[in-house]
Amino acid sequence: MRVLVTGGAGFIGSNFVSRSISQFPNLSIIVLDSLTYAGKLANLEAHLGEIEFVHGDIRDSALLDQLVSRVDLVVHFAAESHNDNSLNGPRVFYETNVLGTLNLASACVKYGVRLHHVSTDEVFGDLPLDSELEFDVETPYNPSSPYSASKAASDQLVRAWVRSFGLTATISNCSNNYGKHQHWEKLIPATVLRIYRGERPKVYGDGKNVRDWIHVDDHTDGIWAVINKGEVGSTYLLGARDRKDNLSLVTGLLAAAKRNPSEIEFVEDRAGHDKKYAINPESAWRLGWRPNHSDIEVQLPELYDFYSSRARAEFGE
Ligand code: NAD
Ligand code: TDX
Repeated sequence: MRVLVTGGAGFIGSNFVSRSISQFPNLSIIVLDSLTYAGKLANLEAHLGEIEFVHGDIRDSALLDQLVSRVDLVVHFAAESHNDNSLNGPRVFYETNVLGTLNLASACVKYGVRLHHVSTDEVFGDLPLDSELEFDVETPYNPSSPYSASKAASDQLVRAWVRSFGLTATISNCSNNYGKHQHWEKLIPATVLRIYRGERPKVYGDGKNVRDWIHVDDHTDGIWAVINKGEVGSTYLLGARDRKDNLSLVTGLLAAAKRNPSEIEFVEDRAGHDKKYAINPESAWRLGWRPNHSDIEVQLPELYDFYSSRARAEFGE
């Protein structure tokens, strides 16, 4: 099978490529990535001999036309992905996340190619901290940030292309991922980098906001379950029911560094900061998928070691 992976030099895309190569040696993979500040060819270093890497942009419809015509499947990760950036400069989030998805969906229709669209639980907005509710496939969209609104728009666009133009597509909405190769801007790498530099880790607001964590390899397995067994036109929610508040997570990383929670600096809250995410993953369970990891707490020492080593390699002692 020939697969086009957009955004394959980013965090989740590069982990998806590595795991897919190890599990399905007969895949022929083209990675399309514009290498924004978030994309790094080094994330794919081990696989550059096994894949075709195309340095290009999903906003370039002529390029997409050419690439999509050569594959059987597109797995679409490329996006502007950071909420804080979307508050400071939202326009590019709509150019890439919405118009880029439009280009891709249209090329897939033209060539009859299957699209899997990778999305986020943030499209549902947030849940109250004191509730036991979960997001499920029936939950209405209610995005809070310019980033999550752009992802919500891209999901709805894919659905409209399925209905109006016969696009063969599936969508997965996943919770917060952890693992290797995440950009320094995100909570876990940012915290380790601050610890490494002898700075105080920053927690937004009171740190009680809850995120539902999933290992990036479980996300890859979930995506393949949806591609192989999901119903065209349907959406599946991927999560590991591993919910932690930010304060506990940062405290756990400090503990891995043998440092004290009193080092945390509470800083101004993120505007519109979502309180809590919680995924009901049963739609994906019905496809036979189950996450292999469900306790980020036990992974924190390994994550701390990985990002400290990367900080040493990138920024020196
Ligand atoms: P990331 O920012 O690490 O990677 C995004 C990649 O897309 C980068 O390599 C970047 O260079 C590339 N890219 C950006 N704009 C592009 C463009 N116009 N053309 C081509 N390439 C472009 O993001 P990530 O965390 O790996 O997220 C990947 C996808 O998964 C996104 O669609 C995101 O919404 C979704 N998602 C992320 C999470 C999470 O926890 N990180 C959770 C659920 C869903
Ligand atoms: O230094 C920090 N301190 C802090 O308290 C940073 C960087 C973040 N935070 C908080 C904000 C969030 O409540 O930690 C939580 C996680 O923040 P991010 O790592 O920025 O992730 P989040 O905003 O939850 O979004 C992530 O998960 C869903 C990804 O960035 C999205 O792309 C994905 O869709």
